Amino acid sequence: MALLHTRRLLATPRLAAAATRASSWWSHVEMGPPDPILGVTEAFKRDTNSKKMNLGVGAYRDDSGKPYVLNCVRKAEAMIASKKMDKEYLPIGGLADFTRASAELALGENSEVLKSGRYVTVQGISGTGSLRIGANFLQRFFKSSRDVYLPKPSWGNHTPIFRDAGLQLQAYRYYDPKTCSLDFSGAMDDISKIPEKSIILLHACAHNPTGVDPRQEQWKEMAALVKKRNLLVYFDMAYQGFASGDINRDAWAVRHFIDQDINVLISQSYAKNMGLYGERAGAFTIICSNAEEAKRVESQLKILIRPMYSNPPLNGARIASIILNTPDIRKEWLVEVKGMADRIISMRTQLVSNLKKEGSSHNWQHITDQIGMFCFTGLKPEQVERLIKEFSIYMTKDGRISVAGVTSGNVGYLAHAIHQVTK
Ligand code: CBA
Repeated sequence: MALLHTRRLLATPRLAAAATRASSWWSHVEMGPPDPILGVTEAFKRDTNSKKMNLGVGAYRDDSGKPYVLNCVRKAEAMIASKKMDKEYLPIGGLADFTRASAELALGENSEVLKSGRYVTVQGISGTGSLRIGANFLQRFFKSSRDVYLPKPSWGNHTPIFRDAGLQLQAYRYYDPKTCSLDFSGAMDDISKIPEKSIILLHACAHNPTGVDPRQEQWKEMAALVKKRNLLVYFDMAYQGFASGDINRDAWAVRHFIDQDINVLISQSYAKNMGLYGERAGAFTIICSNAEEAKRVESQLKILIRPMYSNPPLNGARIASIILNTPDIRKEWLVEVKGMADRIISMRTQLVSNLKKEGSSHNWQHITDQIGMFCFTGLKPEQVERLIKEFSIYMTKDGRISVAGVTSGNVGYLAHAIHQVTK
């Protein structure tokens, strides 16, 4: 009977084809691990506990835990809709009003670089895509070294971005787990030993994952050392405005390096500071020695981009461009960025005071000392495991929490859970 049934099934053409299929092209492809950051969201979504918290990915939530679309973004969208704008391809390098305004946002409106035109900015696919354009450009044109020095630790995706572009990863000390703060002397010591004309990556502000940034005097010393070692500096600026709430303050390090005559590379993202996560709006800039060099560099960036994705997406760049270039909407944006940064700062304070209320005797000062979207709690992997299993509080294995996912409604539960696993 069973045989008869199988025969009948095989009689249908699709199943018969499957049964006779000789071999697969992809039998050697192994199952890969989930992404260390975005995989956390997948696990969170599967959890049915009503108290569950997703502190994995860095995505801002309002105080009721909901994704937040900025008012200035809604206004820009309404303008786009009312003008019934077309959907034509953008140029390879992106929307000109957007790239110019992005350069100005990073460099400051009175920047000598902007005036002299010795820079090129192209639109990128948010921060990640912009970093990748830079990585590919370095692979093709930076002849003196293949080595990119990352802070230890760094954002997990930096390694594959540069490695997949054909570069080699090295590290310099950055964070001291004993003090939960910057290992400045370790960093300076390691940087002083980096071979000349190598590439060094710096987080412009709100270092991910540690939330630890150098102070301005420390940045000054670092800039002097980097210049002495003749290193090529690549700034990842994914959080401008998100650290302090002030876009100019958060760009201080980038501008200081440029003032010291260091011709840096910069990648920017509007995912966080405009909440344009899924719109994928970002920019990549190279500061050059003069305007003529910038033109040559621009021509090669276009040659690099064209076979990758031809030209960048339109909508997010339009939204960001309207916000940056319309004075009253820009003003509203600056208030909203500060609002987001301030809410995160207040959650840090509330978390520490709730931990005290729970009776925790640990020193949690680093939670309020650190800055930006993330807090590097110092929780051990087994404590993280317990938070996930026993409390449905999701975070990356390294103990990083996205403070942007904490609200006045769940901060008490979080503090209680952390106390339970650390007491
Ligand atoms: N650089 C750094 C330092 C980042 O933290 C992130 C985002 C990006 C890229 C670049 P995007 O491509 O979306 O503009 O951001 N990092 C995360 O917030 C998350 O978005 C994070 O949780 O670490 C990610 O993609 O991992």
